[in-house]
Order: sequence, then C-alpha cells, then structure tokens
Amino acid sequence: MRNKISIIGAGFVGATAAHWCAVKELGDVVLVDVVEGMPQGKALDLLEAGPVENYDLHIVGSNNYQDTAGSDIVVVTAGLPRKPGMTREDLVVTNGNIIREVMENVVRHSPDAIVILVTNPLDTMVYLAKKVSGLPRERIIGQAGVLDSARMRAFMAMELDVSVENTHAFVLGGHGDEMVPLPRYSTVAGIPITELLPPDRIEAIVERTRKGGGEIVSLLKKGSAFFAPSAATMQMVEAILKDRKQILPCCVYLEGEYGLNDICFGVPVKLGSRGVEQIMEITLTDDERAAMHRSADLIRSSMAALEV
Ligand code: TXD
Repeated sequence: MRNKISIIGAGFVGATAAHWCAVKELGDVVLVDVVEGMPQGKALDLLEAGPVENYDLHIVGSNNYQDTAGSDIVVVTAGLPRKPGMTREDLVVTNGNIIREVMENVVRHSPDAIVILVTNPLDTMVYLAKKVSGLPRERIIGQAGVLDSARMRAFMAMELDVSVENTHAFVLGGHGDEMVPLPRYSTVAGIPITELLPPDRIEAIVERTRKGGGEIVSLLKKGSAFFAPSAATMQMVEAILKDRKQILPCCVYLEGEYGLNDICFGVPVKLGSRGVEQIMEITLTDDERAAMHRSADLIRSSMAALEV
C-alpha cells in the first residue's frame, strides 16, 4: 500500500511540497485549501506531469477534509505569509485562528497521522497545534531548522567554494531573527568552520542565515520563500516514511530538555517511523545556551498572544 500524504494549504509552500513529494514518489497526495478549484487545479496539473516524470501516484485536490481521512502524514502550510517589513510574530493571531480550525479537522479524520507544521510564526503555531489537537509530542513537529540549516550550508559552500554535499550545519532555537546557528557544530568535510574561516566571515554567514527568510521576502516583494522551505519539509516526511532515523533540527515540545519546559523549540531530533524517536541534547557553551534562552524568550512573547 502506498503512503498517504495530505498537505493543507495549497499555496506556494504546499503546492511545491506536493511537487517534491511526487518527484520523489513518497506517496499519494491530497492537497487541501479553502479556495475552491485551486487545489483541484494544481493537483490535476501535477498528476498530468506524471507521464513525463514517470510517477504513478494518486494526486487529488480538495476543499474537504474527508478526502484526507487515514493520512500517514499531514503537512500544514495553511496561513498567511509575511509581507516586507513584517516579522513572523506579526502573523500570530490570524494564523492562530487558521491553525485551530485546521488541526481540529486533521485530527478528526487522521487521528494516527504524524503532523508536520510549516505555518508561521512556526514555534508558536506548533505549540498551539499541540495544545488544540492533544497529539503526543512524538507526532507533532515543526519545520524550521532544516531550512535554516540548509541556508547556512548554502552560504558555507559559497564562502569556501565547496560542494554543498560536504557541508553540515546546525541551526537550533526558534525560527525568528533570534535563531541560533552553531558554528562549532557546522562542518565542511567533518571540519568545524571555526577552523576554516576567520571570525568575521563566520559572523557574516551567521547573520545572513538569521536574516535568510527576510532576504527573500524583500526580493520577492509579495509572499515568502517556498522552494527551500518545501524541500526541507519533504526531507522530514521522507525520514519518517522511510524510517531513516535521521537526525535533523526540528521544532518539538520540550519537557525539560535544554532547561526549557512547555515550549516548542528547535532542537536536534531523530526522525523515524514513530515521528520524533529521540531528542538529542548536545553540549553547549555558556554563550550558546544563553542564545538559546534569548530565542526562547522571543517565542514566549509571541505565545502570550495565544489563548491556550
Ligand atoms: O520554514 C518555515 N516554517 C516557513 C514557513 C518557510 C516559508 C513559509 N512559511 C510560512 O508558511 C508562511 O509564513 C506562511 O505562514 C505559510 C505558507 O506560506 P505560503 O508561501 O505557502 O503562503 P500562500 O502561498 O499564501 O499559501 C497559503 C495557503 C493559501 O492558498 C490559502 O488559501 C490557504 O493557505 N489557507 C487555508 N487552507 C486551508 N484552510 C484554511 N483555513 C486556510 N486559510 C488559508
């Protein structure tokens, strides 16, 4: 039997996620949106690319959650993106209302699914989704760290003129301007960049990573990034569906890890068929730990606008 992947929100990130899903043949896809006809049109268009790209999948668009019933994975991208000048936190109330409605429907029709949230402000939306759905923390995961680490890897590869394949990066913490890129744990061919680059070049990479989302928002002028965010999300989906036990930075509900409680936050986790199979606690310097806590404070201030 093929896996069933539902994607809620058929906008830029959702539709591009469906595209990666089809190209990688991860499973059948259901694209859901509130706009009538749009998810159906995008799904049909993607289905019609199958004969050219050689994938045999069911791909349907819908405005009805009944079509998502029994999904193995649900990816939630429904919500507004940022406009130039907006922070991710500016979206909390509008997207919070959307996430409440979406999660009720998701859980009703796919109570056993693993849910991956993408909607911003990411960490706050994962927290809200966890609270309203009652899902165990293993099955409700936010995508941010894979994207932020991919951005850092791209900048490292550009700086050192090496293959992106040689790079590894860890960006932890919240998905905001206070995210925590960790140069000591970011490597090229296994060598920490702290041994390869002078401090000012590392700082420039860290800063560009932190502002990576904003850089694209200001270039696009309308909407936000979607190729890399959807690719990052699909890496998580693939790790789960293929039980890869892959260690990736993901946003999960913390119960004391890293000295943090009752917050959803980006930390390294092991992803496999049960969802989050382990939360890895890596050692941090005092400065790194302080940066994690500053990032958590920013998330808590955005959480304060939620009524949960
Ligand atoms: O790394 C990350 N986590 C992110 C997050 C990276 C990039 C984008 N990030 C956030 O994802 C962004 O700030 C937004 O909150 C979401 C979706 O971004 P996208 O670029 O895909 O936005 P679009 O193109 O506007 O698509 C959103 C769709 C749109 O088609 C709406 O009609 C739909 O969401 N929508 C809904 N679908 C279902 N149900 C409800 N209630 C609903 N409301 C809106």
